[in-house]
Amino acid sequence: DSIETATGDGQSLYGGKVPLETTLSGSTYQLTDPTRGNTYTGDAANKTDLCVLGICLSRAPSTVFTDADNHWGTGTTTDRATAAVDAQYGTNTTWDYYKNVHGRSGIAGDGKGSYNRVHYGSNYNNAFWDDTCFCMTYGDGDGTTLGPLVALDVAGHEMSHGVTSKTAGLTYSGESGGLNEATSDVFGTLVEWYANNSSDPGDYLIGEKIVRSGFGRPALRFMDKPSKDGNSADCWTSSLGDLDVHYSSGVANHFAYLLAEGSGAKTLNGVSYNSPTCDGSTVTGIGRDKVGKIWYRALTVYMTSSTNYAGARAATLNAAKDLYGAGSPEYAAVAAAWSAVAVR
Ligand code: ASN
Ligand code: ZN
Ligand code: CA
Repeated sequence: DSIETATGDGQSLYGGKVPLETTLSGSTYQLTDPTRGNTYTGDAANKTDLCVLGICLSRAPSTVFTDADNHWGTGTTTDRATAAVDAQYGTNTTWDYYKNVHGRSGIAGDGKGSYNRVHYGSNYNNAFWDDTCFCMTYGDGDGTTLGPLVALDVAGHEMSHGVTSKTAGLTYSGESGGLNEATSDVFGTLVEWYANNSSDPGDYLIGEKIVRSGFGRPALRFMDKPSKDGNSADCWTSSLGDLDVHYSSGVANHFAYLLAEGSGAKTLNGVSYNSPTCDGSTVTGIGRDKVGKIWYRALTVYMTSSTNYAGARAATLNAAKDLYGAGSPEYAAVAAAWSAVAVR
């Protein structure tokens, strides 16, 4: 059979109608994107992996989605392909963000695509990147606290774990673990802004599309004031590394928000923020594009597996010096934003 690239579209759950590059194999379309390293999305059929101490004895299969007319999904969960549309759109957008903004081709930077498994397990309230399969896994959520976890910021967050793993390799515990998590929140957020999708506009919330009323809060995490989640830290202290990595990330998320948008109150795309500083200082933002440039260079050139918060300050200052100069307003803003979260 002949194999060729085709352009289709899908009705997603969270992002409206989205374009999809697919593969026509014989007379059947496959949800495989030859323009982005053959990234594909498959159905895990509600099965789970059997893993013991990080060794997986069996991995839930992923049967690639197929379609007869190259119009995928219906925008509702009654069609199993709908979550697949979101997942594929998430990998596409993350691929495009890294390629077009940072010149990075794929998660590993080698042009190779990854794959997605959707409908993993049953009522599964998580999503995760796995370096060993070079793949993304998405649960459907339990429907009361979380819905399907296939939103753009979640996709960008999880796949950025793969980028971190291939670059700085930040160890997933203590302060380096918090920086690993924050790297994923920052780039997940920048992927969401990059997409410029009116159904899922950019914000500084993590997981706002996937939370349901039973969750009790409008998002998983809040970058302007991380403590709004009830657990995350806004300001560095010497015991920060004792927190779970999803909470010690708060200080770097707070730094990134302050550096992008500045301190105080602000409304963007209808969402209101009010970011305090830890020392009463006023921080003026330099915009999210420069934050992305600085953090990416810090991650890929200066950070290592053991980088802590003091090291992250030094790494981002080095990155800002390379990009904008030691006497630049951007360099001064990086210093001011770290000081504002008590990293001196
Ligand atoms: N969704 C989680 C995360 O990316 C998975 C994990 O525990 N690593 O943080
Ligand atoms: Zn994470
Ligand atoms: Ca978001």
